Amino acid sequence: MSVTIRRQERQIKHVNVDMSTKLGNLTIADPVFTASGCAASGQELAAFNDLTAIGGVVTKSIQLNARAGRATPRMAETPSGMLNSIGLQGPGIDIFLNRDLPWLAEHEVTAVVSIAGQSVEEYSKLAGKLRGKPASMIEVNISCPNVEDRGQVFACDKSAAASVIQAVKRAAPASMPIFAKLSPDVTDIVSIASACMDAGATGLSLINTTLGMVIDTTTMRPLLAGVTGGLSGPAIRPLALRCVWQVHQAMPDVPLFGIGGIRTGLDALQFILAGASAVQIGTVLFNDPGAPQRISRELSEALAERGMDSVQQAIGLGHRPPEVIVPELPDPPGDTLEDELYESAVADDEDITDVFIEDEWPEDQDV
Ligand code: RRO
Repeated sequence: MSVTIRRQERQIKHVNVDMSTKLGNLTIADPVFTASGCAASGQELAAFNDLTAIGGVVTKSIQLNARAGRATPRMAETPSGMLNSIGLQGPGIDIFLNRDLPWLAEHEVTAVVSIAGQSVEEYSKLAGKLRGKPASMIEVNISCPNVEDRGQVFACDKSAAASVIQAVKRAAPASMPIFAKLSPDVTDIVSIASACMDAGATGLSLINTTLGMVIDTTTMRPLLAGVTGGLSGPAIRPLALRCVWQVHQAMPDVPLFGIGGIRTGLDALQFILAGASAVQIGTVLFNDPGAPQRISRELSEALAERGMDSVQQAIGLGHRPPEVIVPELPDPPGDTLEDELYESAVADDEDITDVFIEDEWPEDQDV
């Protein structure tokens, strides 16, 4: 019985908070999306979530041609996170457009299509193929860490990042929002963010995984076949949050997706307070595939508990100046009990020798 009541209360709270958010020209009913790469094109998650009730699904980065990815082992557990070295496995854009995107459209799921190319030209072709297709947004993955050549991590170089975004902008459907997904593995993420915005991006997805590795102490060799991999999960949450904070501080009007180790509604709230307009949920899906809807519900409750009735009220709120706390001042010197008694005695024309507390009266003082 008590469980039912609690559920009802939760639902009421959820309804009372306006969860809608703006991503460029789109208004999305909920700020929680699934992140690219953790659930293919989202079909598997439909058994655990009503995918129409969350913001949408960001599909696994798709390339022009099918790709088998890197050799195994390509996943490893790490403290509070995991490493992946998938290497852009996927069926290629044509199969994706014929098989996966229609499924999302038929099920009325908001689809954010993640594209990844090996050259500026490939990105342009991929974006062009989305014309007339039921995609709501494009996420331009310029930050995959699992590529043969670090030169292909376009997000590590301002002008390379800008060239890709410019080409995608030209080729993509005119009104489709374009989000550039950035890497944390740079010295100054704000300068990369700014180059992408100048090149025509609508917003930014912060962040992709960060490059890491594990050595197996039994074989005494790297555990991943690809040697290095992308680190994700709660281990990178503070790093991701810092990136969102810095970019929002420099460009407060740019819509941001916050991504990195979000497991709960309060984690999501941190990203929104730092300046994210929406969040993406990734690694947690591997042990809690129902996390997107749970996190959305927890976020709405957290907002309601803090007296907010919309997500939009909370975006960037962490940047407001701290409230000035005026300490309670101690009584001014002289404003002691004795003084008060003295003043009232004088006012009442009493004999002031009567009003002092005996043991506090200086012995040698003659009144
Ligand atoms: O496929 C991958 O190995 C991969 C990609 Br495309 C990405 O963007 N980030 C990541 O950690 N892995």
